[in-house]
Amino acid sequence: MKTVYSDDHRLQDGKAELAEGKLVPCFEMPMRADLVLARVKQVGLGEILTPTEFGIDPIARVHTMPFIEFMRDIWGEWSAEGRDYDALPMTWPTRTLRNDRIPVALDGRISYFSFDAGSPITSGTYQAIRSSANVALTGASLLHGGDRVAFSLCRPPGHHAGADIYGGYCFFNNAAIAAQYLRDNGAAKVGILDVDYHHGNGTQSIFYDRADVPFVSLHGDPSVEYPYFLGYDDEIGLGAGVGANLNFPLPFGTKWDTYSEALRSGCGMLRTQKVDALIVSLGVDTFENDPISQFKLTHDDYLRMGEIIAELKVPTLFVFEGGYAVEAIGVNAVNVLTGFEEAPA
Ligand code: Q9C
Ligand code: ZN
Repeated sequence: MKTVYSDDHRLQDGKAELAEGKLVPCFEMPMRADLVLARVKQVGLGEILTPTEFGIDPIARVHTMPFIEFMRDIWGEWSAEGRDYDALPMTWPTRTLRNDRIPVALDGRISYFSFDAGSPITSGTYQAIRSSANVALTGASLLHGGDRVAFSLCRPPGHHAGADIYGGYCFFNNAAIAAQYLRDNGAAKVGILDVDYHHGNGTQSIFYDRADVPFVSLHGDPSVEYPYFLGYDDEIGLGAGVGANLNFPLPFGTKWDTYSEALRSGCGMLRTQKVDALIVSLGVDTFENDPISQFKLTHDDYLRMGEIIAELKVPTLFVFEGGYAVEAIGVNAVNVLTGFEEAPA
């Protein structure tokens, strides 16, 4: 299978995120994508392509223009204030406060458009997220051109980002942008399967009232895990989207037996929905040694994961998301891809 990759991801290189009351070095670092690329080359997965520039239009099919313009302009405004540290928000429009006014001031606007303090914006963020979206779109265009599978090695990740909100190391929602692109280019129904350890709150929120992009997510139970405020099993979709959203919140310590049962059942929903194409939000932070996560999947489990996904027998785009055990990130991510490729066609 082809991999789409750009060195531009390195332009996102935050100094620190707020965690446990401290500013700590970012878990979401450039080395992550570099190591996945190295593994792709090592196993000879296939050709490595540079992304095409798709412009703003396919991004604006998912994100609002005020949000896109905010992402474009924020670093310039932040640095014009003489601030030379990463941009982080800290005052959110939550209960008892209004959320119908977009503040003028920089610190007000950065909070309006975000939901956590773990996602630093830097001088290179906008170029990196534009490139990451192009990596996803180029992968989607490979599917549109007839490839049965492709790997978009996106970084920064995307699944926590909503139409007008960023967080969880995510700014533009690469998987959602790819899914919408396939919808706009002839696919009637595009499924999204999110296997990142964290709930894909952004993706869910974007497609929640739609029947044409069914969403399935397996993740750490949000009552005890980030992002805490979405990802419960009673979130079944809204309006036309009722029945097209399915969450599997799973307990800390989840191993392959429990995980694979949920995965098969999630794939069952996508099969029932008769999706024409599939986007997999591929996070490997479900790994047993991930530094910020609590599942217990092993290297080999990722091969099985790829095989199970292949059983859906629909054109599939893997979009890279999380995974923070850098020493294992290449093996785990590429195991899913080789498991998929080596499954009976
Ligand atoms: N000390 C993705 O995997 N912070 N995002 C958790 C860390 C947020 C993860 C606390 C985790 C976001 C794409
Ligand atoms: Zn994650």
